[in-house]
Amino acid sequence: TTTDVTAELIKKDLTSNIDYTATIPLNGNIPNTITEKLGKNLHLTTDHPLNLIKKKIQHHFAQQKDGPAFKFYDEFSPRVTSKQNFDELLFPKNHVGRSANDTYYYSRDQLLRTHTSAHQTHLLRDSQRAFLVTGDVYRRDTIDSVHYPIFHQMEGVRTFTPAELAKLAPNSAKLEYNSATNYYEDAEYKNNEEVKLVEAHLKKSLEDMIRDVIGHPDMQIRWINAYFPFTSPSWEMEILFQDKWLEVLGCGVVHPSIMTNCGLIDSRGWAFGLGLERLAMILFEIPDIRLFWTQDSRFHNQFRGVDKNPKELTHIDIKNVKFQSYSKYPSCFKDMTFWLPTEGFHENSYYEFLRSIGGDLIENVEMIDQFKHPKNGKTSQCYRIHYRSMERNLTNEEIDKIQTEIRSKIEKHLNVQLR
Ligand code: FA5
Ligand code: MG
Repeated sequence: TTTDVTAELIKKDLTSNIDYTATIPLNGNIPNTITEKLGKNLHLTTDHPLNLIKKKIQHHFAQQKDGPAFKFYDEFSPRVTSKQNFDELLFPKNHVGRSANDTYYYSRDQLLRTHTSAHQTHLLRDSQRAFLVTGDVYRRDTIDSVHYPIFHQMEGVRTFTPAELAKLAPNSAKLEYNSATNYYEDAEYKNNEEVKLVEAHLKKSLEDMIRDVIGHPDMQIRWINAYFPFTSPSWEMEILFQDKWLEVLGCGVVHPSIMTNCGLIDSRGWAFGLGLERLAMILFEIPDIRLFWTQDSRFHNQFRGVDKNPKELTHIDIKNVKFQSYSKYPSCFKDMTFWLPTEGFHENSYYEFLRSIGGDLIENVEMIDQFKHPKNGKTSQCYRIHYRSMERNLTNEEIDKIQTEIRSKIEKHLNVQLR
């Protein structure tokens, strides 16, 4: 599937009263597969496609002259506090994003950022008015061609003082602070003229940027209503890619409480968070997200020398840079069926466990069957694990060895019962 955790799901989850912070293991939950990749900084590596796309977007925003100049930050550490990643962004304690099933924690207070939004409030408090933050972000997530537990985001924020708002549209109705619960999800707020102005500026800025950076004349974009605790209203942008709608970014009007908390009482702002891999996949026609991590020179040679001025932010011509797939190696799959424990099973833990043994050879994992035993009420799930290397042919022995190891460890590790 190409969909991410949907707004509906998150909203539904907010009705639960679980305090997820209470369930975080005290010593954290960061596996070696993640620790090994810390500090790789693909977005800072010359000629890496993620670096090319980052520079293309920065270059685009550096040209914008209708407001404060954009500043760029590429080197903030991915280790942040839960305060930065969640509290400051108005995530309630029962937001599922806080659970150790979704997030990698060092401890209850320290984590690997799940999004570059973690840097919004310290920069706003530091009087930054327009900025882009690029960095690696971490999530326990599904395994398929467009999801990876480490990926890269670029955050963009632009603020407007009352004078700048008045310049956009004189005499528009001002937004008054309102303390009623849910006011900022109501139509009255969302239709306020100031909010509408910021919405229009945001959508136009992002459409212009996408058109400038991607530049396919026939590219199709659509806006989907979304939900984030730190913006309202919120949207996601999707782009048609290989006949499917692929989500590339989330965005919205910065929540007025965040502006107020950062000392910007009468200012408004917009923000977006963009998945760099997703955009690079569309731009260079890269078919699988694991390729960004490959060491294979057949991948990297295709981007070598594209950036003529690695040390400067200049225009990079990528019109004719398209990834030529070296032949796709055959895939194979293995099915695995087990009884779930009565509680405490999380799909993300299963995916992480599989990757801890099979690594990037695991291309995709899908649940193909599930049923509940009528008598004992136990649930059985069947998963299909697809194996494929991006670099070579896999042998049967190699896959069998991985499968054997998975089968020998899974019962103890996840408390399931193999069938
Ligand atoms: C966010 O992370 C919000 N912080 C975005 C935002 C910023 C909203 C500012 C409002 C204001 P989301 O979870 O939808 O939103 O992720 C943003 C983008 O990251 C997605 O659209 C997608 O392009 C990318 N992304 C998400 N999960 C993965 C993953 N596992 N692998 C690769 N890319 C991913
Ligand atoms: Mg999303």
